[in-house]
Amino acid sequence: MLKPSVVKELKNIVGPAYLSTSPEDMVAYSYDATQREVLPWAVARPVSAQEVSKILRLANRDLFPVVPRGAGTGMSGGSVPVNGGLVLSLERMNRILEIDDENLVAVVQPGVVTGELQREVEARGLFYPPDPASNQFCTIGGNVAECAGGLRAVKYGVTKDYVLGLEVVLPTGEIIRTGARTAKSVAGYDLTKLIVGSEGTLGVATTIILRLLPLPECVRTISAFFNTIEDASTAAAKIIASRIIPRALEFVDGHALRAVESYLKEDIAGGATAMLLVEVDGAADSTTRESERIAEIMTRAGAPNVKRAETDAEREQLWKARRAISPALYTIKPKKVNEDIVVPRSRIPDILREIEEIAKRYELLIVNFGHAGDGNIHTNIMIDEVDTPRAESAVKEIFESTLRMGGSISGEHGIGLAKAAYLPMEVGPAALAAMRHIKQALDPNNILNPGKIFMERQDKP
Ligand code: 2HG
Ligand code: ZN
Repeated sequence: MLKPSVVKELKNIVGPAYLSTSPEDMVAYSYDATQREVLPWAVARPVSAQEVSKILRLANRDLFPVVPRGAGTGMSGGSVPVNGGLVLSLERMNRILEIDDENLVAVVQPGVVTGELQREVEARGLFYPPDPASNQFCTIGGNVAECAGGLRAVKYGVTKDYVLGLEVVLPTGEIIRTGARTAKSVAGYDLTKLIVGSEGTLGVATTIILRLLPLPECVRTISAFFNTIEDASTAAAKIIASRIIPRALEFVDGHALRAVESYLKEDIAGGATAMLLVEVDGAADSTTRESERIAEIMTRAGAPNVKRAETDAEREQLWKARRAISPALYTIKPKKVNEDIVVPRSRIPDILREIEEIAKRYELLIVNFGHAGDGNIHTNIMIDEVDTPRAESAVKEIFESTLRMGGSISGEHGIGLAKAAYLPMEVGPAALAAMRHIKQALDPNNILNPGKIFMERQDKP
């Protein structure tokens, strides 16, 4: 618990209205999308880098954990206050500070909802490509912390590819600026890239400078339904091998299709076993050519039903269904263990075969969907209760297969709490030690988001 004198100091920093210890608030800030839940001791909602800095200095003096939080949509437990302490919610720092049309740059605060930024820049003919499925709720600050990917990474990359620079409050309270608002900069170590994806363990981003692109002239969306997973996954691999880079190439298996149909109460797939959802963008003539070629590849790969979305409404309908998969899976079982393995794209058919074999052996229902264009598959093990030993063994085997194929255990959700036990499998002892040294150098008292990424808990303040 926080000492009453510390609570008083925190109230002085953020204002009494923005420091809460009420039981309702402790519940509201206790969890993220993993459904893990640990109550914090207090919640602070600062409004400036200076306030964040003062809070972190206090945390170092009094040695309590500080857990930064965006909108709590994370999928690896990054914002769960696993050791209690103070939740630092960035929700009030939610302003778009600037959209610089001349230099194609936006400057935002961390609490801006990603979908809002997308809409604002699109209204000016500009484009912010990173597009997590939760774009209507998640915030840019959370996206930066986790280096979020999403639906358009196959062509446009992930959050780190758009962050030019940051204002960051370091764990010890110093406010630094990283990067620049120029198209390039190689002045010193790339601290921007170090912070992006550091899961709120190395600093709190309080201002974010983002690169924008011109809004593509034309977008075409194609959906194809398949009778077998094999046909769909082979078609996905063939699209990439055909030298076309669509802006989205999503795979959805039959379980996920049925779940989203019952969640949205719509017939989407007409009983199909798998779906590919593909989108191309660019100049009108090239998108026509590419979408025709993609439709042809999918038909040849065995899709009896390939459809092109003719109107914006049809397009939005398809994306609404895709974005709804994650919550829709709870119509199947009350709990899910959701992983986000990534393999070289040509290995998608192989990994899906191995996952199916693992699911059979452990008698588990495993749902697969996700960003096939990136080789990033969301494997969701559907269970009745958490800590099912069968599910844990299955996860380990799925990770072993993934690594054997040259993949990674997390494409976009991060390590957080959920995968901390498995990180050593991928990076090995020397790289893990290097990561720990970085953490130790920047956060000597281990006050910022302790218990994440690395396994041990004994080093909590
Ligand atoms: C998505 O792509 C999200 O929809 C969520 O990354 C994935 O729930 C999941 O497994
Ligand atoms: Zn995803």
